[in-house]
Amino acid sequence: MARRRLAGPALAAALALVLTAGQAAACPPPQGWAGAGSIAGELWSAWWRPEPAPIPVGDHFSVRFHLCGPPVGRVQVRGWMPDHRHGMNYRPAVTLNGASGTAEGLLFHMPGRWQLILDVRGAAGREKLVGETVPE
Ligand SMILES: [Cu+2]
Repeated sequence: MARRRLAGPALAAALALVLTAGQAAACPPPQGWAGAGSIAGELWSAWWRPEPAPIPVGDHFSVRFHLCGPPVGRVQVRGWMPDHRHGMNYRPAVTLNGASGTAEGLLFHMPGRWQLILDVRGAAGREKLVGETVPE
């Protein structure tokens, strides 16, 4: 990848971008969500927590999430096993209520490292928020 020197106005613009991203990441967790997972994106940031916790292997679970950022239009949730390059065999149903939602019907059918992916769409754009987890 090409490297460029940033100086003067370009550097200021880059810093402003970084600061903007930092602000999006500053997303207070909902009350009682201590220990929840957090994902910082460029447009949105998310808090998420599984029910039950920890996530069981081979059994259904749901995920509650809360997003900070611009208005949310639609969220899709999926699981992905990066080491094996496969997803889940189930497509969870997402109920959205403003910036919060619940995804039901997830199932991690193998032990190991999984990613929980929130695919967020709104008038501001689209972003994939990726959280890491290991079911027990
Ligand atoms: Cu696998």
